[in-house]
Order: sequence, then C-alpha cells, then structure tokens
Amino acid sequence: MPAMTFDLFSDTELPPRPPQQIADSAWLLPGFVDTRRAEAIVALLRRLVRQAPLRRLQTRGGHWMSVETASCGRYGWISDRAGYGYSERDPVSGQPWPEMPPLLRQLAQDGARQAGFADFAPDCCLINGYRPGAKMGLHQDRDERDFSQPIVSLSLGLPAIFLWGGLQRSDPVRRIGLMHGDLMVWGGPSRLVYHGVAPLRPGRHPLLGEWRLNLTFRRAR
Ligand code: MD6
Ligand code: FE
Repeated sequence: MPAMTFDLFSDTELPPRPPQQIADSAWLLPGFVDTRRAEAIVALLRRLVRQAPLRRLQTRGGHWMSVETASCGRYGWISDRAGYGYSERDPVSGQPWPEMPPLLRQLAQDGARQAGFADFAPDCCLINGYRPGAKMGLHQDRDERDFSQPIVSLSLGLPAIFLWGGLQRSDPVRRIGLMHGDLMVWGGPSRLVYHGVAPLRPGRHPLLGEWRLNLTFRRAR
C-alpha cells in the first residue's frame, strides 16, 4: 500500500478530470502538465530561483505578503512601499530577470490556445511560492497594458483552493480545487475577475515537499 500522500497525488489512479469551463473565457485544464513534464519544470525553476531568489514582498500599506515571489521573462512583478507593478530588473540583484525558458513559454501558449486565446505572447512569468498558511487575498490583475491578453496560471506541488469571484469585489466567490499540474486560463470578459488563493493547507507533496508553486504568465507591456 503506497503512502497516503502518493495516493492523493498520483495522476494514474484518480478518475480523469475533463476541462471545465469556469466562466465566459475562463477554463480549468486539469492535469495539463503530467508528472514527467512537471519534474522538468521544477528542475528549471530550481535553477531560476538561484538567479532570482524567491522573496517576500511588502505591500504599499507596509504589510508583508505571505507568498514568496520571483519572476522570469522580460518583466517581473514587484511590490514595495512605493507601490506595485512591472519592472525589467530584479530589485534584489539589480540585474534583468532570467529569461523565460522556451518550455514554459510554449506551455503557456498551448494552454491559452486550448482556452481560445490563439495569440498569447507572455513577457512575464511570475513565480509564487506558498508554504502552508500562505494565501493571496482577492484582487484583480490590472497592471497589464492589454486586457485582450489572458492570464495563464500553472499550479505545482501542494493542492490549493483558488478563489474565483466576479467583476465586483462584493460578488460571490467560488472555491476551485487546483492540483499539481492543473492550468487555469482566464481572459476576455473574465479578464478582470477578482481572484485569490485560500490559506494553503499543510501537507507534503512527493516532488515539492511543503510547497505549492504557482506560475502566472501574463503580457505585461
Ligand atoms: C497565485 N497569483 O499565486 C495567483 N496576481 O496562485 C496572483 O493572482 C497574482 O501573485 C497579481 C499579482 C501577483 C500575483
Ligand atoms: Fe492575480
């Protein structure tokens, strides 16, 4: 009998989960990345975060975010007491962000295409690391220039509950389970939907241990 953690995360013993339309132009593509490709991605990420380390960011209000963040691609997303937005340089090193690996760019474009966005040209991949307890409050992604380009979000490691709201902050919020390898794509009329991540539950993932990693691809400029 394999360990419980293995049963929970095995992608061979669970019933298939078909693509699920969450809203207009918003799709959950479960198991978009299989175990082997996820291993290759995690190997890339281990290299990337040696160049651009995961770090906690401060909000304009002075709070420290619970998530640890880095970026690759031409632009990275940063936040500090002066505000938040995109930067061509990593403020930790003063250097440009690491290049977006072609494997990641291709994956994001393939996912976007499957959700109906044929011309996705990401120039930013935000890397978020969640430890148990880390969360992301409800927000809109509105720092980007072109809202006709979607947001593509890959989940790796520990499962999370994605919070999917509406176009108004006060709209009801749905809870969507995201597992290792799942891809979310949202754009079009859903591009400015409020979203967030519920506090990560403790656990241990066979590949990533006590971590959830989220890669969010965007067209920033
Ligand atoms: C996630 N992150 O980490 C979702 N949005 O699963 C976001 O939605 C996000 O980390 C805008 C800016 C930074 C973020
Ligand atoms: Fe967001």
